[in-house]
Amino acid sequence: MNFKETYQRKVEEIEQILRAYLPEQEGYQKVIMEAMEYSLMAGGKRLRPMLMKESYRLFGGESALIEPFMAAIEMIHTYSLVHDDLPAMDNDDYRRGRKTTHVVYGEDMGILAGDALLNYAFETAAKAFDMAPQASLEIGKAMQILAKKAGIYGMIGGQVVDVKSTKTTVSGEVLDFIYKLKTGALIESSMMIGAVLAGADEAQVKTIEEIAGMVGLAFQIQDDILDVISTAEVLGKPIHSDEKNEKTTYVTWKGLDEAKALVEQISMEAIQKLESLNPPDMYLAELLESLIHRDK
Ligand code: GRG
Repeated sequence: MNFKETYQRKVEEIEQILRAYLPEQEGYQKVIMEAMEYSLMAGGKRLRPMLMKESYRLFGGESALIEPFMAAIEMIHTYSLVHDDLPAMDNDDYRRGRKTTHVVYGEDMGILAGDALLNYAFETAAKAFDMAPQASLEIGKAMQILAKKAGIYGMIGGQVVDVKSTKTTVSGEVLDFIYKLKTGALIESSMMIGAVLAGADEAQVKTIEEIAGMVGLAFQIQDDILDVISTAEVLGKPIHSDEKNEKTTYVTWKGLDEAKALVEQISMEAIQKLESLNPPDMYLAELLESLIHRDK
């Protein structure tokens, strides 16, 4: 099987796990379970649960203990997208090629579906305690990482600074802060949780956090590049700035060519560091390399 086929097979496995952990659609509150399913099962690259599983495999993890956490991280990622699309934030009507959750279910249910996914993510992750009571210490540590990296010292903190910086020019230092938290933190938590649940030691978890931090930064710069290219296509204008969002990005800061070179350079550094951990096969390195050239 080549990389693309293996990736597709892994996406299908992840989607089966997500489906298995979704709540039953029942009760007077059934509409919220439907909205959760609508947003969670809308497609997407499934990058975070995939990185989590690959990091788990990297440190010898083999059991299903990782699965509730794989579902949880994608639920948290999906909630952030549902809330980011709301009229009070980016006000987007389309996501992953279909109408956004608040457009289909109304703004009230959009807010509640995001809240529900965030809460249910922790309810889901906690199922790991019943699966493996002997691993309670590692599971508790993994839950701490999940909570912190999704919260005010992670994704929410980054989003706060991002929202507050709209229509202003921010320094490179602040931009790096935003990227590290808004995008990097969930990617870091994905890979760290894989390592922790597989029994990696503190130094190994630190190394994984550094690798994931680089992956997150390269991923967000590539997102800036794709955003500029697609906006320029829509507007029929030359590619030079982030006109849609009116904010500082790596492309407005460094220019398109330097931004592209940085994605390549940071990703290669991450792959080199990964190799020092003796991965069992080439898949994770190939996955990181594929992100440099991603077009969605
Ligand atoms: C609302 C608390 C809160 C946070 C929102 C994730 C986020 C923070 C905003 C979405 C907008 C954005 C560009 C975020 C940066 C991270 C990013 C590139 C998200 C998109 O992730 P992908 O490309 O999405 O993995 P898919 O659809 O493939 O899962």
